[in-house]
Amino acid sequence: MRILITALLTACLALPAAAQNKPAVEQQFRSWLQQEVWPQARKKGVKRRTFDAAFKGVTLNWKLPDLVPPGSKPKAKRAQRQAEFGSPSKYFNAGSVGGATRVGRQMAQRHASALARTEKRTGVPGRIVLGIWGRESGYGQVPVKHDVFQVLGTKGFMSTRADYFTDELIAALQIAQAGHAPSRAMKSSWAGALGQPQFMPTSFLDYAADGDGDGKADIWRSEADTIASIAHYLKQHGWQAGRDWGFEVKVPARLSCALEGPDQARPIRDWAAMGITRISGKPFPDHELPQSGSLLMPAGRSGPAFIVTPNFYALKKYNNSDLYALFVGHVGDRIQYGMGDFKGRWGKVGGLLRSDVAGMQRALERMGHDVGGADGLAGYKTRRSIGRWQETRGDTPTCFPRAEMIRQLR
Ligand SMILES: [Ca+2]
Repeated sequence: MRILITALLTACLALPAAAQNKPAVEQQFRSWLQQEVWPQARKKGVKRRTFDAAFKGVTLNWKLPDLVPPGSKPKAKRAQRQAEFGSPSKYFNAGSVGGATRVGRQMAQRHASALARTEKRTGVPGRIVLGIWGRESGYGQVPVKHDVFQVLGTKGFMSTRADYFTDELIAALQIAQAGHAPSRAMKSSWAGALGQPQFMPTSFLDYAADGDGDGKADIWRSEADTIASIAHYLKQHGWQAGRDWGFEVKVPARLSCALEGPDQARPIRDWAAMGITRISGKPFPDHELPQSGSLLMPAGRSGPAFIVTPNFYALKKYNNSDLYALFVGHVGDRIQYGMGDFKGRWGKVGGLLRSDVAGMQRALERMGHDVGGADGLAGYKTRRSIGRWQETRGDTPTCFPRAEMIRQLR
């Protein structure tokens, strides 16, 4: 009997959001907007008319992820632990790369003057802007359809990161107040990222730019403003004019993959002296030789290798993923230079769970390795820690998680 009662209680506590008293929660949401959000917005210069227009007809969106309605507890992040740790090759499937390249070439022609003007102003090449634009919103052709005030209102009111989203909501109101676009045109992703470049509202306030000279940064409806905004963001995050993002290379077997990472950068001429060559057979450009470069092996020895410049790490400021930055740079090269696939082949890696990788990371941490946090992802710190651990075992380093390591690292 006691077991039954416990089970019943547990079932009640775990009521899904759908079973809650939604009208009452909607009412709480309206009060929260007036009592919490409005005073903060007013302090930032938002006028009452703008505020009312932004929330006119806006109700909670109960379908968004990570919601924590009043009186409930955040759900355990089970899905994340059990998420698949896939092969990096999936990121570069022929459909995504081919589509981004094909449409990117059309966009390069259609927006040639805006791209050239922006490159002159910021030093960020058009092909790089195109790579990001394509990845973020399919050059504006993938509909960005959520109402930002509904998304950020809902997540600011009831989500696992309510404070963060409330700050973003205030920033969205500031954007509406400045009149960059009518509030109903301010569409976002389900996570609150705005328009064609997918800027969070606070990033918009810092980096959005006017590309067509009308005094507004309309990243929803203006391609020129989208192009200018992406380039401005990269310039402000350290893009160095005149330098490439990186080069696919061949790494001699005698060099360890554990040499990877921006904190082990050295002049590109030193890498060349160590025997690293461009896979194209061309030499590294003369102006790059004395400048800094670092080794990047996104799948360790089981995939293509690169010497990347600090510009690669400016791309990562847009989205903190090696594969993202590599995709953007690579698609840019294909658009501009008609390059084909990477010459290095992606090996059969992946097929693990993120929880498996996190377990390996914790084991490596116990041995004193810096894996950059046990997050279940294989960033460069994790990859080279695996390589260093393999070296101490007398193995040839491969620098990427594999199933047999789960047992070896236990
Ligand atoms: Ca404009």
